[in-house]
Amino acid sequence: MSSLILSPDRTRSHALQQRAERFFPGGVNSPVRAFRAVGGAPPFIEKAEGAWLTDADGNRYIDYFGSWGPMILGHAFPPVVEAIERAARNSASYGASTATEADLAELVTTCFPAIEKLRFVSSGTEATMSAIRLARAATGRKIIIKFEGCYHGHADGLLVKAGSGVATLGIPGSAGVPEEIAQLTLALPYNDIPAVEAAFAAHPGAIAAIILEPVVGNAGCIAPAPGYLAALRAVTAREGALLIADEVMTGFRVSLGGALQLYGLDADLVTLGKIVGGGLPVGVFGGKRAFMDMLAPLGPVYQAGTLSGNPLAMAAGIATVGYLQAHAAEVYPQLEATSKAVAEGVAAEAASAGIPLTLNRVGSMWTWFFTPGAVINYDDAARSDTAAFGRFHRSMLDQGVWLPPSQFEAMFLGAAHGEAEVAATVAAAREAFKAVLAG
Ligand code: HOZ
Repeated sequence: MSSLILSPDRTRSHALQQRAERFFPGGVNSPVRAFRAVGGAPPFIEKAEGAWLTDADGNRYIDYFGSWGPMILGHAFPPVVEAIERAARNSASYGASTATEADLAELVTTCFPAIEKLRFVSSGTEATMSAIRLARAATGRKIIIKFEGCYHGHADGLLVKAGSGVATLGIPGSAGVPEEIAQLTLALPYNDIPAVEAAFAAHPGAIAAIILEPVVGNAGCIAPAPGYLAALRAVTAREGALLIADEVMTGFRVSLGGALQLYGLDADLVTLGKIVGGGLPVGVFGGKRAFMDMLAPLGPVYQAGTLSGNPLAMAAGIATVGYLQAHAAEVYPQLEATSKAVAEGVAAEAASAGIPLTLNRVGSMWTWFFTPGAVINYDDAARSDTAAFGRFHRSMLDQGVWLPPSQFEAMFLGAAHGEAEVAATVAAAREAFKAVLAG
């Protein structure tokens, strides 16, 4: 392992950013990459291996965002690289069915018993958008409940009080979403069952579904309170609404069977993304057979995609999920131990420095909130000192530790992270907290 960098030269990254700004709004193809909330310009990445990223100037960083979740086995994991190479030799796309789609589907349904049938799509956004359409068709109702700070991709109806980049940029939703569509989304506080009961009472027979991140990742990491998920399941079942578990972040992450397995939850529909594609663009929506069979060509709900079930993406997904399934007994305990060591190690450094910090962690996803109080919903998260987080982030980056560039995102760690990375990260945090205090 190379030593951590200090005062890195980022000349080439700066030049690449200027060039990118000629072509892309903000110089990026997704807003969260722009580092607007933490200041400074984002380094351009040239390659990555295991737990380490290398930028265009040759600086190396320990990676704590893992492509926003997918890289649970580390970057350029040899079985995944080989699977993609093998598939590519047979062509990148056919737009027709292949055996690999059912191979990956079999792995997915084994890990997620709630998914009896599924469709592959190319992103989490497509997965949640399609699940909502299906829920509306299945119930004949229009209103959707989501939770403040949860992010379910950028479909019109799901941007209301969304997390991730929407929270990072401090905007309430998105321009361009017709009010008539936004009004069909009720955004409620997370971890608050009375608010859900009140919404059903106010809209009898009109709510099609509740969609939620069973562990929130997009307001920073927030765990469900004990009994919260079971109560949501009971309310939706009683009211004839569907429960949609958006496990794009948590699927194969908080356990092999995601949050559903971790918390013993059943859902009508489930969405997956990120890890299920092993780093290639894959999303999944699936669930109870009776609902899924409403999709065309069997039923009246239309949904389609040229690149859905793409053979390269299926190959990467099979290699990743297959490895996780075969090695779950070693991988998940190791992820838990490493994550605990680094998350708590950094929190202890904050305590020594006298900096109020709240650590929320579920397995290998966590957030250090720069606030003293418990964080159980978006309003709590929003009380964080984002300027202090920005100073922390910049110092960590300059020392070679790449954190997600927002207080309202979760850290992700992979199986390639080990003791050396943990020790280097905790040491960097000790210095970074000095920068936080210096103001
Ligand atoms: N869910 C990811 C971040 N919270 C999305 C990444 C992106 O928006 O680029």
